[in-house]
Amino acid sequence: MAMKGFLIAIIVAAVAVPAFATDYVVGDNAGWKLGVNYTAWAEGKDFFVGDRLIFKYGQGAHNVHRVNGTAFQQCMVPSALEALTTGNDVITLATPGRKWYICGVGNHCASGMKLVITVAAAESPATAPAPSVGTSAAVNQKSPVGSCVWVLAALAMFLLI
Ligand SMILES: *[C@@H]1O[C@H](CO)[C@@H](O)[C@H](O)[C@H]1NC(C)=O
Ligand SMILES: *[C@@H]1O[C@H](CO)[C@@H](O)[C@H](O)[C@H]1NC(C)=O
Ligand SMILES: [Cu+2]
Repeated sequence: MAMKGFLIAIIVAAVAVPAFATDYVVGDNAGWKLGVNYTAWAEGKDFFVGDRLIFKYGQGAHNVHRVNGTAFQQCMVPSALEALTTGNDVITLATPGRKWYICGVGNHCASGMKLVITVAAAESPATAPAPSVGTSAAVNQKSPVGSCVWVLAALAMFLLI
C-alpha cells in the first residue's frame, strides 16, 4: 500500500526532524533590561533541552552571566571575562535542571535583572518514545516548522486509522 508507506514516511520524518526547539527572546519585546520582572516572564513557560534563550539589549548597557544558585541569590558577579556581551546573546539550553542568569553591570542584578528557569529533558527522538499526537509537545508553543510537522503527523495518523 503505497499511500500507507508514504504516510508512515511522513510520521517518521516528523519524529526524526529535530524541529521542536523553541527560541525564547528573554523579556519578549522588552528584551533584557532594568524594570522587567523576569520571574513573571518565565512563569508558565516550559523550557526543554534544545530550546534557546536570546538576550537582547544595547551592547555595553548590560551583559549576561551564567551563574550558580548561590551567585544568583547574592548577585555575585563573576569575572567580566566570562560575560556574554554581544547584545544578542544566544544560549542553547544544553542540559536539564535549574539555570541562572544575571546582568553583571552595576547593581542591575540586585535591581532585578536576573532570570532563573528550570529546563526539562528534551522531547527528542533519541530519548522520547514515539510521541503521540496531542502530547505536551504539540501544545507547547513550538516553531512554525515544528507545528507544521505536527499537523502533518496528525493528519497521517488520522488517515491511517
Ligand atoms: C515578579 O513576579 C513574580 C511572579 O509573578 C512575583 O511573585 C514577584 O513579586 C514580582 N516581583 C516584583 C519585584 O514585582
Ligand atoms: C557559585 O559561583 C560563585 C561565583 O562564581 C563561586 O564562588 C562559588 O564557588 C560557586 N558555588 C558553587 C556551589 O559552585
Ligand atoms: Cu543590566
